[in-house]
Amino acid sequence: PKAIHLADYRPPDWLVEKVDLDFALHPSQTRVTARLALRRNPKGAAGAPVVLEGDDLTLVRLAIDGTPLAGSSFEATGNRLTLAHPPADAFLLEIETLVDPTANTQLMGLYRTSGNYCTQCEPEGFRRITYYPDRPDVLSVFTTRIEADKQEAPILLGNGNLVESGQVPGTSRHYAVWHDPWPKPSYLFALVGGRLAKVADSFVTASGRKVELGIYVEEGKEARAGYAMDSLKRSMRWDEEAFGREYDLDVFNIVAVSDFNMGAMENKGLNVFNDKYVLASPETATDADYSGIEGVIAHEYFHNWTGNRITCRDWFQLCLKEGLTVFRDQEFSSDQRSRPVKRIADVRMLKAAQFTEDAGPLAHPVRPETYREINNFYTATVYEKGAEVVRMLKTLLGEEGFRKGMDLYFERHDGEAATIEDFVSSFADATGRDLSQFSLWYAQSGTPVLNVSGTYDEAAGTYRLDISQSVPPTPGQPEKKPMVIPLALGLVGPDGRDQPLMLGNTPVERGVVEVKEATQSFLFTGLDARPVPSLNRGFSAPVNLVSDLTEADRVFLAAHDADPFNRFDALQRIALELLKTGARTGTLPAPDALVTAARAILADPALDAAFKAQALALPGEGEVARELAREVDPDAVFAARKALRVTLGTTLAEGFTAAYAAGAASGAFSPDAASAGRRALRNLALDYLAVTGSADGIARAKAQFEAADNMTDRITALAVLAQHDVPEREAALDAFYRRFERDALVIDKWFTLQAQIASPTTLDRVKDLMLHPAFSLANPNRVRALVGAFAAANPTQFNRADGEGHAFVAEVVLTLDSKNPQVAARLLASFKTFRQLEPARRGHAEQALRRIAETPGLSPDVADIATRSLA
Ligand code: B3K
Ligand code: ZN
Repeated sequence: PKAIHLADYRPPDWLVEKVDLDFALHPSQTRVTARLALRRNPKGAAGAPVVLEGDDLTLVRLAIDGTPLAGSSFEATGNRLTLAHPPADAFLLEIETLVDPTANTQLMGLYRTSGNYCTQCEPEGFRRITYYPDRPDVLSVFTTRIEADKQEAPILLGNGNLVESGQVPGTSRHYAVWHDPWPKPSYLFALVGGRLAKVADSFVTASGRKVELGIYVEEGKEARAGYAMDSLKRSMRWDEEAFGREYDLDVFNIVAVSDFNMGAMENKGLNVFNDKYVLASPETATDADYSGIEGVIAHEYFHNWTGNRITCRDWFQLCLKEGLTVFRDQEFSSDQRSRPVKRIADVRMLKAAQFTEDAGPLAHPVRPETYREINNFYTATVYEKGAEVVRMLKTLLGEEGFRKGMDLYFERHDGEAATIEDFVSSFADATGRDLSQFSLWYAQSGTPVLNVSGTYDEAAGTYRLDISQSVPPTPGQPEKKPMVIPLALGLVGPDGRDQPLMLGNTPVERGVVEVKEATQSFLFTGLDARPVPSLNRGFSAPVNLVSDLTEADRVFLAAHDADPFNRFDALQRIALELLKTGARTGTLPAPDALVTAARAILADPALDAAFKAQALALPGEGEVARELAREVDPDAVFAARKALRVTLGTTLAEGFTAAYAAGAASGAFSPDAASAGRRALRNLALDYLAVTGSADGIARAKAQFEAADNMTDRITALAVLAQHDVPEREAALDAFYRRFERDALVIDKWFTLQAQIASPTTLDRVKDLMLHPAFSLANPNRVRALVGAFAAANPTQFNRADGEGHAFVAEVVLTLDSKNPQVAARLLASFKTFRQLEPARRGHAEQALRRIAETPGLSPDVADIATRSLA
């Protein structure tokens, strides 16, 4: 496919004033009649033909203003419909197409899942339903009539409000008509038809609108939708309070489906969800599942304003809705749970996924300037770094300035398809700030490196921070300009308290200095003792910080910093330095400082359990590899990390034993953050106490596995057992399978856990599991659970020294590509770190990538990832 460039954007030539859709649902021959009220766009090219996108469509009939069209007056292929000489400046185009939802294995457009009908249209799926100007800047009012066999599909759902329903006389069929008054682009269209159970509730908005809420799930799963419903109601209230945003229809429906390419989709008034982000019960869902449900329900709901009421002009602006909406869901979860712990979890994720992406061949700006396959740009950079950019805006402008800018954005652009420029201008205009340099965050890819060193002048009572910044070269961007970096900081005095933060005679507002130059110094005054600087508090900017802090400084910060994020970070940094040296040299340096700092954190009664669990969990293998940056031997990284875990587990055994005992459940299970935090610390302790594989460690894990009354405790115990080659492992895996074999989402955990075992036998195990009756290449959750986890979360085995791990994943990518290109491409993106590997492994990865790249008939999705990975 050819490259599409942001610079080539042109307004649409034709607009759709309104559209009436009529679906006659049928398993293999669904008839779609679309009536488009087309009108020439005054901003379009004069005299332009009507060109509508299609994808794999069968055209049955075409009419203009009621008159059937002769074959000579149009040109139709599966992928395009052209009317070279449209009749007038406004007319009604009637299009009848046939689509086969059962044959649709790529899960884009109209498809079937567990016998039900559903759709997925973002970004370019609507064109698989009918010919349409399938681009986000064409907004229209949709009315949808859905007709189906009443036995097959008793439930019929569409966007907006239900306006009519009934029986089709003399047939076994019934119908429903849905009208969505809010103009929207085609990617927000959805319909669902099938046999589903409804969980009903309601919500009254701030201004008194009563909204009927429905969550539709597979029959028998109703009891598992309670947490999702509760999360939805909390999200609706929160958006009113935090952003002044109310819901705008009489109904809000969510449908949970088992076959879905991603997490969920924000279709107007009819969200469609991967059931993984809806269904939860204490027996089947972990604490991470509960918080995932809360976050994704909130995310999709928040899209109603950031994405739907204000949508994107084109797909280059994807971060306009995604980065902003991730920021909003992160803020929501922070308010519902512990803000510092949520921040730590988000930054861990950011570093693991986005910093890694930014450091490899798939790096791209938050707002890309070119793409070949837009589906490959739903990335950690667009989502997570996009959210960081919004967070920095808030840090720079302050709470009030940020809210003013958001209000102005909503006021100015409601009902429009907007751009990043529109977004940034709203903040600039609301606050009078010049944000032109800030906009580089959208344009420059790569993670900035911030070098910081400090000098204390005892006589003058000053402390000088010398800062230099640089952004590493990334694909297509060899040279970078300096960015504006909001650096939140504190100067911690010997007593552990923050000293005054003054530049000259002026206090530093909100504790944030703005680094704007390539090199810059800040002279802090009024200091009566040498401070230890606490830099980038709360991870105020997504940068790689390199400082001259000593290990002793870090031990000090881990114990005293007023900023909880930096207490966590100090400990992590000490560990990272040990792990890097350990991986490079094969010998772990003396970990005394880490042990001291970790012991203090573990014993600190003022810290909550969730925080301790985060602080005491060592940086992952991926983070160590990214920090090493080149010549990485994943086995050496694993060995160093294992050695450090053993050291901590043994030296702090007393503390962990106490934490394990103290974390025992009292009373009934609750998914709340405090209870989840207690379980997290207890389970971390379990892991440390079993890390040597000692008999009592294994026995404790086995006992917990058997006695657990919730999935978090059961699966963590099983994960501990799985990491050790002991007879208890296979017995527990079997028992787990038998207990949950009817529950696909739980069996996914069972697949994942086995795919993550760091053992040379794992590849064979994964290959065997692909033949297991519970596995299916047709189901994205299964693929991700088994092969995805192997490729993304088992660095030693995916990167096996003999290249067999790479070859295996490449093989699966090729097999999958003909069925579901999006999932195949996502799996292939696991190779993005291959350049940091040592030469032999790097060579194997490259060979696997080449084999893919040279295969004829690849999907655009896989071809794009393979090409960019090898560039
Ligand atoms: N907007 C959808 C993502 C669609 C992905 C298409 N490949 C979900 C979300 O971000 O809310
Ligand atoms: Zn989103």
